[in-house]
This record gives sequence, C-alpha cells and structure tokens, in this order.
Amino acid sequence: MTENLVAEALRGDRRALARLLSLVENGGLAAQEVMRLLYPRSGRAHVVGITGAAGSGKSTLIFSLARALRSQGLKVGIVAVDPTSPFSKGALLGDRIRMQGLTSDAGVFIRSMASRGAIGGLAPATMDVITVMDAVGKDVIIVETVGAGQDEVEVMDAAHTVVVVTVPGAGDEIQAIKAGIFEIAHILVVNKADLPRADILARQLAEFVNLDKPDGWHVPVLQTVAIRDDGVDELVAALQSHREHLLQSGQLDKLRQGQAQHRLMAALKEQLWDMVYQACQETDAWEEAVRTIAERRADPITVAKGLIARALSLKAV
Ligand SMILES: Nc1nc2c(ncn2[C@@H]2O[C@H](COP(=O)(O)OP(=O)(O)O)[C@@H](O)[C@H]2O)c(=O)[nH]1
Ligand SMILES: [Mg+2]
Repeated sequence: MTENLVAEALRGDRRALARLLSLVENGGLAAQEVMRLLYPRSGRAHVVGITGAAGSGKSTLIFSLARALRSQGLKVGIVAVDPTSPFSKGALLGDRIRMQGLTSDAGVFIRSMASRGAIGGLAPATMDVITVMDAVGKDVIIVETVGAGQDEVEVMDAAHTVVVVTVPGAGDEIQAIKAGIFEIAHILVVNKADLPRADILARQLAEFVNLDKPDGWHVPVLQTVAIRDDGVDELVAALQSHREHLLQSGQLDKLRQGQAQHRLMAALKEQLWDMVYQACQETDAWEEAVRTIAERRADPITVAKGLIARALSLKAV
C-alpha cells in the first residue's frame, strides 16, 4: 500500500504526495515505512528557511519567490510551520486568491504544518515532511516559521540557508538587532521597502549586525517589495550563491553530518521510548514504576534504568 503511494508520488502524483505527508505527520509505523522507503532518495534539495515576525510579509515573499524559481524550471515545495500563515485553514480570502496562481501549478506543492505530531512534536514531523518533498524531487524547499518557539528554532536547524525578514517601522530595530535574532541569517531581507525608512533600516542592519560569517560567507542585506515582486530576483540569486558557497567551502557536508547526528539522536530517543513503553504494556510494570516514584521508594532515573534493562532483556529472549 505504502509502496504504491511512494511509486505514485515519485511519478509526480500530487494526491499521493499529500497522503504520504499526512502519514509522516501522523507518525507511527506508517510514517516509519514512508521514511524507510524515501529517506535514501532524499538529500538533493536546497532547504531554505524563512523566518521573521508575523506580518512581515514572509508568505507573500514566498509566493513571489516560488514563482521566480518556477520560471527557472525548478520544482518548489513550501512548508508553513507558522500557524498564522495564510497557507493554513484560517486563510484570509485575499491570501487564498493570491495563492491560486501557484496551487494550480504542478511544480509547486504547499503544506501547512497545522498540528504537532502524536509523539515527536512539530520539529521532527517537519523534518520528515521536508525529507518526503526532497525525495519526490522538489529542487527547493522553502520553510516558513515565525521564529518564536523552540520548535521553530529546531526547524531552522534543518535549513541550509536561513533568510530573516524584517520590515521598516516595526518598532525599535536596534533593540531587535541587540537581541541577536539577525545573527542566524545567511541573507537579511528588508521587506516592504515601499514603506518609509527602509534604507535606514538596511543601513542599520549593515552597521550593527556582524555580516561576515566565520566560514567566509558575507551576509547580503537585500530590500524587497514582495507585493510587487521587487528585489525577488536578487533574493533568488543570493540563495543560489549561498548554496554554491556551502558546496565550495565544504560547509554543506558539515551541515549534513550535524543534521544526521541530530536525527539519529531523535530516532534513538523515540525508538528507545517505544521499546520500553511497549515492554511495559504487557504487565503493570508502568503503573508499578509510577507508584515506586510517587511513593519515594526509588528515584526516577533508577526506575527508568530498571525499565530499560527489563525491556532489553525481554527483547533478548
Ligand atoms: N506595503 C507592503 N505590504 C506588504 C509587502 N509584503 C507583504 N505585505 C503585506 O503585509 C501583510 C502580511 O503579509 P504576510 O505575507 O501574510 O506576512 P507573514 O505573516 O510574514 O507571512 C499582507 O497584508 C501583505 O499584503 C510589501 O512588500 N509591501
Ligand atoms: Mg505567513
């Protein structure tokens, strides 16, 4: 069943892809099967994270970016982790209409991460969604987050290139600069450059943010007007030159190693938890362990070690 879906998605079937993405979002054995089949095919896409405050124009910029990438013949996947995103259910009519031009295009696939996965949380489910899009041949995968919580920060770790979007007149820019939120950027974008003070903000960013990264990359500060597609070709060029830099400098390999380590640790934690939890299901070992801790007969770590040892010995027989 899953194998058929995978084959259809690999042939470019959008409904099959949508179903695979639901499977990985829901987690469990079906998700594991999808990942087993597709992970080895992934690793080619350029993963771009776009973050910034709500209302800064990220979604608008992403639509525009997707159109520009499509015009180069590139296949685009979009993952919106921002719950306020117009990609998600609460979309405003205007945003929906703006999306039309893209959703009818077979080369663009949009997925909104509405909910947290059953066990793993939002970040691991998002990584799997990215992997599936990558495996079925998306060339560029754009991930939108509001960049607030821990989940969003973890999602940004999955990106090769991080774009931080800011807008003029959003309040005390210097304060935001001091808070260091721009330091994670490989590309800084001042969107809504049609509004006053855009150049002042761009100059302040260039002055106060450390734009020279230790790996030799110089962070460009770009100005865009996403509603008019202004500056978007420059953004595409900057994305491609960062990708090139990652390849040339060997950074991409390092990034891959780091991400592989991350995913291995997450998978181990999940598998170990599953194994121990399953082993507890057959008896009242779980309830007994909880009582032991509640009644202070033993500390949680000692009890946990006992459960792990028990699960391993059950596995061994
Ligand atoms: N004036 C102006 N408005 C923009 C620009 N880009 C986006 N907007 C508007 O800003 C609002 C928020 O945009 P949205 O893309 O939803 O922001 P997000 O929350 O960061 O995804 C919408 O009303 C957009 O039409 C721009 O370049 N200039
Ligand atoms: Mg948005």
